[in-house]
Amino acid sequence: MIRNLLALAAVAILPTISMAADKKITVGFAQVGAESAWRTANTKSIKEEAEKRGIDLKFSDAQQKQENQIKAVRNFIAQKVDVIVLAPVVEAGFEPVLKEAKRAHIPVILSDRRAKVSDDSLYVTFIGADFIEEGRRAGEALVKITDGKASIAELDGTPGSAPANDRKKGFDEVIAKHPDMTVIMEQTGEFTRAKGKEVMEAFLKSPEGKNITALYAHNDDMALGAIQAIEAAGIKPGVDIKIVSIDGVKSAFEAMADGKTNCVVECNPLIGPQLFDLVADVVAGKTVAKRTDVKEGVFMQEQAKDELPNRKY
Ligand code: GZL
Repeated sequence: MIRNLLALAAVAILPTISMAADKKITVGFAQVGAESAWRTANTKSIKEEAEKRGIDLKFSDAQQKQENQIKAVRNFIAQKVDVIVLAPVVEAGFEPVLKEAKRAHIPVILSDRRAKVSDDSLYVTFIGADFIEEGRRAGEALVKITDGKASIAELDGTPGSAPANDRKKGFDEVIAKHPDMTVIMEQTGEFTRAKGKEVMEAFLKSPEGKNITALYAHNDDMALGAIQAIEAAGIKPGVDIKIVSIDGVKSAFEAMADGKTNCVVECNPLIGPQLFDLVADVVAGKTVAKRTDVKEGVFMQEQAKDELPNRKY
């Protein structure tokens, strides 16, 4: 009798276990937007990896607006996803919605950019680059390219975003050691090519414009827009105005191979595989490191032609 009952119980449980085993992992991904070639490559890497691993990915493009990202996270909570991935467009202002995710027992992974929180338990882990180090690398490259003497125009990323804050911090740390390296004008280009061109046009038209000898752009897209403005003004980018930018997108390597920019600091967007390894560990209840770094290099103009065929984004 007991044997029959046990056999019945086993049959009853099996489908649930096998269903549990087959249940697709659902991930809600609140992406910044589609503002740059870097971002497009980042989204592609994450979507492709989710597809490959049979993850049910719910994707939201916030068009660089924080309120859209907050709405998306609330949506994912309502849908009871297994994990939320958030790339915070700016550092401040996400604490309340992260608390709502915690109350709903949904783990959050911060991807690409950090959020400022008073309580680190509001997110499980952060995967992304060391933007301060990227800024230092850009500063050191520009010192080398200009022999430590430059009047610098700076195109900032999105105000309040971790990459803009930290790339500036790292760059300033390096040029502070070189009295003949000074930033003579600075403005945000919002990480976009169009805005980078528009701001560079205004820089060149300003009274100080004729003194610019170098450009530091927080991403390649703004540098590529600025190159268009520099050429339209009859000035030689990469020659009259030395240029350093960050990301490492293919079109920046093409510009560098054409001698129009002088250094590209890599910021790797292809984090899909690493991200979903973290998702798998989090879902399995494993402890994960609070931070996962991404690997990246620095490329000078003389390396551009050889490196170009290797570029994957
Ligand atoms: C950096 C990323 C930045 C890129 C820009 O990790 O957040 O945002 O540098 C993108 O191209 O817009």
